[in-house]
Amino acid sequence: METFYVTTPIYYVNDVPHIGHAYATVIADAMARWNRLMGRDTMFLTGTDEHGLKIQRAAEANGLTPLEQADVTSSRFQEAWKSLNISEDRFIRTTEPEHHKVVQEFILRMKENGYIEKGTYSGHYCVGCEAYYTEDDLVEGNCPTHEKPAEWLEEDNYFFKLSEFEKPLREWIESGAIQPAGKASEALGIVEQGLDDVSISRTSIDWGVKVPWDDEHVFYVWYDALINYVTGAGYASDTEKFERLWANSHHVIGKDILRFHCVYWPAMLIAAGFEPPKQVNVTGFLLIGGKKLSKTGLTQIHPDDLIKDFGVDGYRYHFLRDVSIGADSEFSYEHMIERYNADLANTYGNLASRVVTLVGKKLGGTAPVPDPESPLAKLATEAYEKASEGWTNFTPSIALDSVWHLLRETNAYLGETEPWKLEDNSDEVGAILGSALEVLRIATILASPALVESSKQIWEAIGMPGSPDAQVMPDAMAWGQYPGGAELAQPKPVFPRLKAE
Ligand code: ME8
Repeated sequence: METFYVTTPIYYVNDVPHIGHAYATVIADAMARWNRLMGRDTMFLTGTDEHGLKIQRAAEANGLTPLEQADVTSSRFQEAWKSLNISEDRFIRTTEPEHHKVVQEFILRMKENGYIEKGTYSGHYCVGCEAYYTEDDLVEGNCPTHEKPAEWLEEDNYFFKLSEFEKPLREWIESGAIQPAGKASEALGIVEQGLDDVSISRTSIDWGVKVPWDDEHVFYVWYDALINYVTGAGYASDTEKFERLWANSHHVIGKDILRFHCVYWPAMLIAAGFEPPKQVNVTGFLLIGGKKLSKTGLTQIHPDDLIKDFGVDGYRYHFLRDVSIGADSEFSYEHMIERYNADLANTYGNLASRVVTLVGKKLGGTAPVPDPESPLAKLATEAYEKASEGWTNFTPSIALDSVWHLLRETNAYLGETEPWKLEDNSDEVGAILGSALEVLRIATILASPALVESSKQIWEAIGMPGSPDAQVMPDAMAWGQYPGGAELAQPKPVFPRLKAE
């Protein structure tokens, strides 16, 4: 069976979850759900990044031990993902003993292959990024991301010989592994500027994974963090499963961590004797007032604050449909309302309730079967093909738009054929409404990676047995499978219209 392995970044536990973190998580979740529908053996990993100076300092500030800090915040991420219907197969925490073991084995393999050596390191360090910067990277002495002064650090380190990987990295990037293309160019630019060896261990802190051959050192948090993707795929517990999943690994990341995922990580994998990731999908930032969400700007909206107004599916749909992956996008509450009303209330919800009402009025409530020759059949096939292409290309907005195109066309088809004017219980009315129900069956399956709950409600409202997310593709897409015969009752509106206040 084909596999699909998808991961989110693992989130630092110094910060509480906000809609910026949820952004990549919802995208990865929808990709996992789509691939499960496609019958692939799918594994979806998310989790929390719990080591490093940033966490140690946050714990100190809160009067907690680092592990207490991690326990509290990690569970907040787990709760947030539950309220967003995130369907991870595993939630990894980098403080797990299994992960420590995998990190040690992984880096030992890099060392045995001759890619780790000892040296001294000094540089400008930003605790916010947990990263060293060169003089040129800094903006008036400040970290370019956090706009705060970087600290001067000097220490004995183990180094990873990244400089030896320019050629394989270039080949990997040129093979199309990074989406979208603009981000691949950015990664290629970094490699072409020339790569220095990088420091991978620290002696100045002890909150981390110990270097197995020298316990004065812990691994620098980023190297331990990246290896979570290997731990999460079952490297330590099930080699055969790990190999199957790793051959089809897909990371979803934000653009700020491109260097780590598109340069350091593939090189580390090659150094340890593994394949680099199959695909890295890079998102832009979600902005408020032109800036990344920030604690100081009071713009760190928690997903629950929006779920209470839009419902979980209104939330998920907006972020999947309105985001152009790779580019930054400005968050707008007003736009979120417009999108909800236009697509969910007025298009999808309206079509479902309109068709069910007409079945009641014109056919005594008994669902008809679709017309094998319906003009909607071709549109449904096209919608499936475009949706499939959209998910494969990591463009959820295109995937969903193709489904909404089908729904809009079906609403228009009802306007043109005017079944309400035709004779009650006639074959003609049956053919039109049966075909509209068949569109609803198909569109509901296609929408289910985004609309987890409401797709089930609409599925039930059109009298379908089982659940849309349990259907098997592509078989479920063949026109004409809506069975008819069910007694349909007018459902409560699934997407009540929202007002702007
Ligand atoms: O970087 N818009 O963790 P993190 C879009 N632990 N994405 C955003 C965002 C926003 N406003 N704010 C945050 C780390 N993110 C590391 C990752 S992976 C092995 C280790 C995204 O909690 C950000 O771009 O600081 C990043 O991809 C992710 O949240 C994690 O951020």
